[in-house]
Amino acid sequence: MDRIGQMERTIARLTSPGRGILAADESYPTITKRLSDHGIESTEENRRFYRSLLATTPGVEAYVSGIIFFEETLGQKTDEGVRIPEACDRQGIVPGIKVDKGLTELPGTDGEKITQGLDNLGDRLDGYLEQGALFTKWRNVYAITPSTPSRQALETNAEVLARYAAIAQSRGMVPIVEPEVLMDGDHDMARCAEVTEAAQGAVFEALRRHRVTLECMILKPNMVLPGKSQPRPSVEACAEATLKVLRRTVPAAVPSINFLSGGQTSEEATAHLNAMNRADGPRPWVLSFSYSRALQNPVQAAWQGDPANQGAAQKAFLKRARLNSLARNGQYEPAMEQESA
Ligand code: 5MM
Repeated sequence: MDRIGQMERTIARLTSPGRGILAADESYPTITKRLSDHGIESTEENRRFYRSLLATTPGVEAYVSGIIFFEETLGQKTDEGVRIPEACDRQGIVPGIKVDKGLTELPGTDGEKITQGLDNLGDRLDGYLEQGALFTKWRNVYAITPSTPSRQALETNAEVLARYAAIAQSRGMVPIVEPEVLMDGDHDMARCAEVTEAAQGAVFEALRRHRVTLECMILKPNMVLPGKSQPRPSVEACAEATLKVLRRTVPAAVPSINFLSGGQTSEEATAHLNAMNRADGPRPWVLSFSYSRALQNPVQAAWQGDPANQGAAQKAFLKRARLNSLARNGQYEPAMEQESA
């Protein structure tokens, strides 16, 4: 199969009806923080056990089309001795890989960030492909302050994201493009909308410049919300503001938009996705999820690092995945939260 055919096949699997993506691609410092919030030690064995628990949850393939992993996981095995990407694939879930190398300061700015990892990216992708990964993810971040993001940060971050996406597609791997406008701060919703539109606008200009095939990529954006310290707007207001920005910036050629949760509670992230899928007006893309914290928090709380809790943890995952699957179809109701796992 040629490069484009391979990506079209992966896109079809990732965007299949009622399903979304699990981001289980936390780097060492991030997974250490997430697990320690639940009193769990981040040992290699605990990470293997936990990510294998996620990937092998019976029935979750009805709701989860793909899982983004961290590179350590691609080489790890389930308790049955099956490589984790292979175990996913057998369940009909597409294995993917986070390929960026994290953030560093962007010189010449007031402490703004740029994402590293372009050097030798093509060679690394060849290795990940051999390990079974079929899609990739790269995250850039934009902090909102009265003076940021600067034009330099917007343009440089867009260029890096587009170069990443072009390299991924040169290997026949579907790129998830993640420009995340952070929720930290006391800005209002209008300011988040303005920055999100500027960030996405610059990204799509750069994607065109680098001749990225829009039909073979997925956008993973933040939702439009006020800063963390501000009161939350209604679910409908968030949905409306987010859709307004997306309609202005994202071409209809992009098949799917899979949101990040960005520190929202699990219930908020599900309700917001649901409201977008119920909203009036044009929605030419699939609107789905690529959550990390909003899917995993309840799982980690149920697991507690104890193998005896594997069943309870998988039930918690199945429940959260099912509710987000319903939200992807606009069929979620908050009362469903009370149903048992
Ligand atoms: C924003 O983070 C991504 C989505 O997660 P949330 O739904 O929790 O917001 C997530 O995929 C993130 O990129 C990974 O966890 C990797 O993060 P690090 O910081 O380890 O690169």
